[in-house]
Amino acid sequence: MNDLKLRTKPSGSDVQLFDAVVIGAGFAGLYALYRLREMGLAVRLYEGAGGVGGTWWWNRYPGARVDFPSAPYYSYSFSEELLNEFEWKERQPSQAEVLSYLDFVADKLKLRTHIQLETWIQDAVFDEIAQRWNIETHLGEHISTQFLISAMGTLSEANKPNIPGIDDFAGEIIHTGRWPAEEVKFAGKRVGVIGTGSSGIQSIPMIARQAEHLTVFQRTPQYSIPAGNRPVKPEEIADARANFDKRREFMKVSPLGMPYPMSERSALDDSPEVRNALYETLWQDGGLHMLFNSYNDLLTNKAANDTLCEFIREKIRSIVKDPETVKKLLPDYILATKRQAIDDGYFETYNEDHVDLVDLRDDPIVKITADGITTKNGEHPLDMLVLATGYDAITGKLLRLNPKGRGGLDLATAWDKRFFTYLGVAIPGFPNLFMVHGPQSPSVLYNMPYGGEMEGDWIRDCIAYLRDNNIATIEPAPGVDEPWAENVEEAAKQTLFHGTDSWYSGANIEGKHRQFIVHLGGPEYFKHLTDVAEKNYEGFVLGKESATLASAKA
Ligand code: N01
Repeated sequence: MNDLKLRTKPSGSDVQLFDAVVIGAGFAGLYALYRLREMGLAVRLYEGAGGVGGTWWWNRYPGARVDFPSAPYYSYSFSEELLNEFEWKERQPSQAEVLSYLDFVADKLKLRTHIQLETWIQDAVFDEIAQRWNIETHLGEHISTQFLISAMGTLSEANKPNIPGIDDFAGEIIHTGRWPAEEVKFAGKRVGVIGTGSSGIQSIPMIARQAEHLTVFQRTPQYSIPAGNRPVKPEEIADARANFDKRREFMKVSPLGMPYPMSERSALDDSPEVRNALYETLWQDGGLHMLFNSYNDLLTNKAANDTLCEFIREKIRSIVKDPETVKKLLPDYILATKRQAIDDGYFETYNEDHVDLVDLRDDPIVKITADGITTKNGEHPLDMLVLATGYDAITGKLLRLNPKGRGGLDLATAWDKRFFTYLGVAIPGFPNLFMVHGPQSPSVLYNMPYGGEMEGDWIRDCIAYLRDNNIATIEPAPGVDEPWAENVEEAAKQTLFHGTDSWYSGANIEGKHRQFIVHLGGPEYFKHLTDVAEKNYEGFVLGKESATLASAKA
């Protein structure tokens, strides 16, 4: 134990003391910072990027935008002032617009004095004697904090594919999730894109507009839906502002935390003619409404799901002219069990003469060389390579930090066999560590800004309870993770998600546990969080001795 204290220099004049440290300046981290500061804690937020924004800071790739018809709803819901003062421009705001919103929020809520940018937390060790986290930044700073809040993002640990020779490529390689702030020029270049998930599908049409030649390397064809983006109408904003409270009430009971009514009909209740007419209307309107405003059983009934799969396959056949390319583009998995993509002219791009599609299922990559990509059937000379290859989702970033909890046990060892948490917010053996959008919480299958607010509120209330009751530590009781994992698995089994290899279940990362780690309960999940709090944090062990709060000392 003393070793642990020595390793992170827990005492001495150069140690900065906080009540709470938040890691990550995305939607969730900024909100947690705001709430904890409001309750009077000494709190600091650390962020590795050069600005606030989280995923919206890093994902500057061409075409990046919110994939829900969301303005003004992809935003904080708690403040009428924020809603009234920010003017959203597009129905599906671009990366730049969301980033400018988060900059506006950071200024408006006066958060910046509590944020340290360009600082990576590289070590976090729980000191069992002091009952505090000892943290070290990459700059060699030492911090001691009672509470550590991870808001590091669910899609933030970029997946660099393990392709032979990838480091030999002589041209520029860019991952979509680590896109440079300065303009990337494609003109006159032969560009290759590996990956056709949401990021690939959004960026491919934009890259094709500039590049001399574009080769897309596709492993799994996707069902993409037109985005249908357009300027947001003044009456839509006026309506959102006039119905601020009503909207929050609606979101609270909505399965996905969205302010939209969901369909209550089965896809099998309608005749093919009626069903296809509805799909056509929603296709023309664009966006993910197609999934939620059409029928209620697309994710639970394979026969229902098949109807939309076939509708979209028929669209692909009608848009793409070359029959060989059509064959490569026709998806065959269960729709929406991989994250549903939306696009702006994606399938049309394959009608361009300077765009080629390589189907890696028939023609796999053998290696990357200095000059391009070698597949089984040929050479693809390239000047630039875009990796749209996704993320070690949900657990990747926290595992990279690899915090050490009780007895010096590190997280990678604790999660060696499977991921386990309690409520998706805490991990047995890691006292006073809270996660926002952690594994086994609704995270990516829920309205993330809104879910982050509710989890942030829960963490704030929990810390207030501990303070009021002179309690130093909180951590899950032994064994509570088992029923929680069963609860998460059980919810997933009621759906079609189990039928597909996806990043929701770790299938995209070699060696990662194959475990579905998203809680699909929506409002039930948040009710459960509230119930636990109301029962004085049932399922948690509360440590009796109080650590001195930095704010109380100051
Ligand atoms: O990543 P992905 P993404 N060789 O994992 C392929 C959110 N998001 O960055 O499907 C060849 O979905 C991989 O193939 P396969 C959204 O939640 C939101 O696109 O595994 N190919 C797949 O095609 C999204 O789901 C927005 O067979 C390889 C692609 O790379 C999440 O972020 C926009 C490969 C990865 O797709 C991640 O999306 C963008 C290899 N070795 C993203 N490894 C919004 O609009 C991987 N692939 C809000």
